[in-house]
Amino acid sequence: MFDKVEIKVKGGRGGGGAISFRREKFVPFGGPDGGDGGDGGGVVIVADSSITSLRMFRQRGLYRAADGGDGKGKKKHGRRGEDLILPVPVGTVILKKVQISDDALIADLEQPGQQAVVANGGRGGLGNIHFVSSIDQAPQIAQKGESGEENLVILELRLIADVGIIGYPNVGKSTLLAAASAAKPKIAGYAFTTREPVLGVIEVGWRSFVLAEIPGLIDGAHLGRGLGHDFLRHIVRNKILIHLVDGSSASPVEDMIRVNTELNLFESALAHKPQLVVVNKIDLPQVQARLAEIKDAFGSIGINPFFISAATRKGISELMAGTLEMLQSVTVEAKAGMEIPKKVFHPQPRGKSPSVYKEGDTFVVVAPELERIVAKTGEASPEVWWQLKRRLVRLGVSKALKKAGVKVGDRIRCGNMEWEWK
Ligand SMILES: Nc1nc2c(ncn2[C@@H]2O[C@H](COP(=O)(O)OP(=O)(O)OP(=O)(O)O)[C@@H](O)[C@H]2O)c(=O)[nH]1
Ligand SMILES: [Mg+2]
Repeated sequence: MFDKVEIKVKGGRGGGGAISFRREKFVPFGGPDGGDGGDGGGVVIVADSSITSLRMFRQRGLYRAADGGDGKGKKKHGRRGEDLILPVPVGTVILKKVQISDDALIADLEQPGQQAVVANGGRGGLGNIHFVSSIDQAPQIAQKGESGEENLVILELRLIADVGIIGYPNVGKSTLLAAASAAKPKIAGYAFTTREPVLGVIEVGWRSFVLAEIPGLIDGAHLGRGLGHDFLRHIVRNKILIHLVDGSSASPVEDMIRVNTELNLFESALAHKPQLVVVNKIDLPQVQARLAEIKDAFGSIGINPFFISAATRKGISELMAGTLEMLQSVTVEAKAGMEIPKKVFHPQPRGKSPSVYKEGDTFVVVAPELERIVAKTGEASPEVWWQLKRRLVRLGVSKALKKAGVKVGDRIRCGNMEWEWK
């Protein structure tokens, strides 16, 4: 079962703002009319019930939305870049990969049509119309578009089964699943025969439900031992659990308590899911001999277990009927404690105030808004220089520079522009 992929997503770049002037006879600059660049497209993930696996995402590493169009003269705005829509199976959980801490959950697409934006497009740059002021009637500067947001995203398809069979390795989980459904899991007399969850459909009369074998639970599973976390996570979606214990074990009650402790340590809500306790292997003579003793042991802690033999199918149909009954009585949502937001955006922090630091003799200005400003005629033109300087004052950069101790003749750098303080 292939159910986890990592992909890189990138929003489209915003289009550049235009530097343009209305053409009028006898007027060299007939008023600025440069339109804004269009915003870049976003990358959007949508749950689609016609998609059944995440396999196709293995082919490509980067998914990029379209760039926004550049602004043009006559106040024409650039067109918006088209969003890139990526269809995924219903039940896909989206996580954003974060280097230092735990991966952040972006969304849980449980219903067809639910969607999440995993990378925003960059905003388009402003055209030169926006740079007009009482003293700058002919601004020869505009803004470049922002680059799109880039994220590493993990897509994970979580198993959706109504009922999970849990229990220590070798207790007969696969045998039970095979006896009750058409699933054909591997069965063998050693631990960890089943390495990935296996699903089967159970039919009781005209009703049906999905049953899954959850493998790999042992002491320390919550710490990643056995097959670890991966499968504990699958239980999150089960509405109820069949807790299978081996009747031939030294203490079936003890086994049950230990597995429940693991659930509790992984996530306490998992331990609160309704459970049907089932004692297996009652065909074995040594189990037959202590049936009453086992029944009493469970009875003393208020549990009335089912007794079955998965091998001979004894008690299976009663167990499945009981499971269906419990399933129908569970009205509460099965999402144990995991409060998952439907749709969350993680936009990059934008529009921070400018800051200045010194690199050798050069003052370096960090001001995203300013870095994106581009000049048509280059810095050589004194007119452009004055226009830029007035932006510096406006954005608070001059103040920050003076505070940092700038003197006439010092070099200043911002993005790829460099100039001398006059
Ligand atoms: N006598 C008897 N043996 C059983 C019964 N159910 C399962 N077994 C045996 O127990 C062993 C383990 O069975 P599995 O169904 O593979 O157990 P499991 O819990 O799926 O094991 P893992 O996938 O390894 O965790 C096999 O040798 C089965 O034949 C039963 O009802 N009676
Ligand atoms: Mg198994």
